[in-house]
Amino acid sequence: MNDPVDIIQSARDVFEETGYITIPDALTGQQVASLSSAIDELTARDPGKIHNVADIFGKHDAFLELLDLPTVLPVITELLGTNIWVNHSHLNANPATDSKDVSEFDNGYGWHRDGGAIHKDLPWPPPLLSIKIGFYLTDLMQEGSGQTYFIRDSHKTGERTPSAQELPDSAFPMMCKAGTAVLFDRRLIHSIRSANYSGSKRRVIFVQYAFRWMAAVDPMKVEHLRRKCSPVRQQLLGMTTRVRTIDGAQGRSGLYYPGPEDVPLAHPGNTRRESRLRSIARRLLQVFRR
Ligand SMILES: O=C(O)CCC(=O)C(=O)O
Repeated sequence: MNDPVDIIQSARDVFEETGYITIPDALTGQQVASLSSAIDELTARDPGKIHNVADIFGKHDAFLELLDLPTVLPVITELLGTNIWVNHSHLNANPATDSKDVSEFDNGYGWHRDGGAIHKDLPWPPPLLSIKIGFYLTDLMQEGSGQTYFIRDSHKTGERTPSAQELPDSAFPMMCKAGTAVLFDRRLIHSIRSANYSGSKRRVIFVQYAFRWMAAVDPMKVEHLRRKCSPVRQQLLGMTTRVRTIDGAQGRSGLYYPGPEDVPLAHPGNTRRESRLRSIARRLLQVFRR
């Protein structure tokens, strides 16, 4: 299975089957260090508190490189295509405490599927629509390090979310090393927190890719970044949308009718499909061989 097309197909199969793909070493040690110190800067006022801060890109330039990370973005475009943007982001800092379970938190694990009203508005099964990436900046190989828990197969079963303090047998913690990216299906039930009694603060950044016609989850205060960003980054921050005339019909949004200026990510010059496929395939092959 060394043909890139086969490897990518099997990554797709893994994603569809399990609801997630892990990419170890998606970030270098240097990137982990600079992203961790950006989180520390932004949470310096109250370092002992749990932080879950949305809309990160306008808050620190260090985060910008996550938008089009070569180890991750090609996998996203293979799964969602190129008419996408980042409609949500947040950083989470979870200091260690002595508590061995989540009873200290009112809403416990905070089990949920991403997407809020999508799950009320659409019948089950709703389509995938968006993928979230967790960029884990702390080693989470020891139990009780504040891992994200997932409910196995829940992206397919449509089962109810467990109650706040419940830890069902089908729940498992995402054990991973610092630098790992985990791409997960929006419909997979996951925790908002778990107990961290590791002695070390857990730091994670979450970035959500969605179709461009889906609204922002957070305010996306990013206009001031325009001059710092490449066309692809501008697309991913929602800055490239034009109003177009389609077959003589005026005033149609490029969110629904994307032209080449709306989606630089789709330009052949940016994608070079064959070499892109090979580079994704190389990365995925490393993942499968672990
Ligand atoms: O912090 C975590 O482990 C998960 C947070 C998350 O994905 C969410 O809040 O949707």
